[in-house]
Amino acid sequence: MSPDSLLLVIDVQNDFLPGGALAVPRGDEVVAVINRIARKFENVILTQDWHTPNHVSFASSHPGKKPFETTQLAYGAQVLWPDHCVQGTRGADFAAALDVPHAQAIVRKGYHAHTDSYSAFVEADRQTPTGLAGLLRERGITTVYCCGLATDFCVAWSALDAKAAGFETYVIEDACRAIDTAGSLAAARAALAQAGVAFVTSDAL
Ligand code: VGL
Ligand code: ZN
Repeated sequence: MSPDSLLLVIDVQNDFLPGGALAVPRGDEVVAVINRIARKFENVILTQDWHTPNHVSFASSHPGKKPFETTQLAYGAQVLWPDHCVQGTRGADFAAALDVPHAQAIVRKGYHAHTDSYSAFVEADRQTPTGLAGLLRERGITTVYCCGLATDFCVAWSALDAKAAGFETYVIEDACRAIDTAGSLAAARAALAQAGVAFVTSDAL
């Protein structure tokens, strides 16, 4: 891929794999695909969901609430999750089989106790930037290919924000898997299509 393209590998972490705290169905299947396509990219950045203990996105932080229910926070609706990707835990580590030694940066997100961040670019308050857009602009990146977990949350929000920040943006469909709760996958697909984010497959790269 050209030097102005980036592969953004989103949240390929133990807690999102089968057996993990917030397991994405067949989430493990993305690893081999990502290992293969990453070799085609000069520029690769990894993201890592990286929550405080007692993070606001955890159902356990909201008495009476259960995982996958929604609550209203200061910045809007928030899906509540099982505790996952807590800073420094094994669940927050990258999948052991992920083999992308040439990745140039790791962007952690969701580390503010009172704000979630599905997106690698802007936190859930829709105000606080992670700094990734600036990093990519300084590096001369114009095109972002997104892959990883989960299609309908962190991949979709990251792709939408990449597009909104002015990058040509693609989602590599077979290098992603979805959580699909309460219609989230259909909603994400519609939002991506509406925004002009195209789906591609790994064999087309
Ligand atoms: C994610 C839910 C909560 C994701 C992260 O990586 O898609 N989903 N935290
Ligand atoms: Zn999370």
